[in-house]
Amino acid sequence: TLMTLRVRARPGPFACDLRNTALVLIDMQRDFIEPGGFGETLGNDVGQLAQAVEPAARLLAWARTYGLLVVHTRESHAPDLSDCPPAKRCRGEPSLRIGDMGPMGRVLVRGEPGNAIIDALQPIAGEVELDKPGKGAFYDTGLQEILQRRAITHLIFGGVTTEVCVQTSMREANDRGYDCLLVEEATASYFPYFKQATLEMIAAQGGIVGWTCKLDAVLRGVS
Ligand code: C5J
Repeated sequence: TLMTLRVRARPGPFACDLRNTALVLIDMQRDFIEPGGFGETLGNDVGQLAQAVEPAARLLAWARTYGLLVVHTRESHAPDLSDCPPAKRCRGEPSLRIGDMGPMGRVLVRGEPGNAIIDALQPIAGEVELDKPGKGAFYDTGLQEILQRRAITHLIFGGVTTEVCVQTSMREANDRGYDCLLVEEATASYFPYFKQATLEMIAAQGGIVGWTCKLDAVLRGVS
């Protein structure tokens, strides 16, 4: 059976046994990607993030083909905002704050239309949907236990935004001992130069946060 992924990556080759590998798609939710959501209220060009959707869908289809554990995260808060620190809600000058009513329902609130994963990446049965109140996927979630139960040792990442929730999650995972690979085309930022800088940072110093690679290397890398 085909169960090993070997890719040319930066800063060097990355290999993993797919039985111990999970795909983690960070925050591919309408709030960040579609017009009218939280991302746009912060003054961002959401079109930048649209570029990651098709590659992320191809990566997700690949992971399903090989039976990987798939984790979809959402940045979200309880309706009473009890898990949203005032420091987060009050930061900056957005036209809508977390919990305010917007065109897609209450901003970043669990269960609201804007909080849903985009149609192109809808989770299917057996996949994990993880609500996270922070930027990182481990803070105040059960992710570590979910991964431990499945003996996961390697994580493949995609999602948005590269330098915020993706990088924070990779750093948290790296500190917990996971080998992490970020797929370049499957991630995006509102600021293209932040994405590029993040890719450089991850692979610098011998892979201080992990590895980065091209989508094609993953799609053709199983043997
Ligand atoms: C941000 C995220 N950028 N998912 N969230 O606020 O990266």
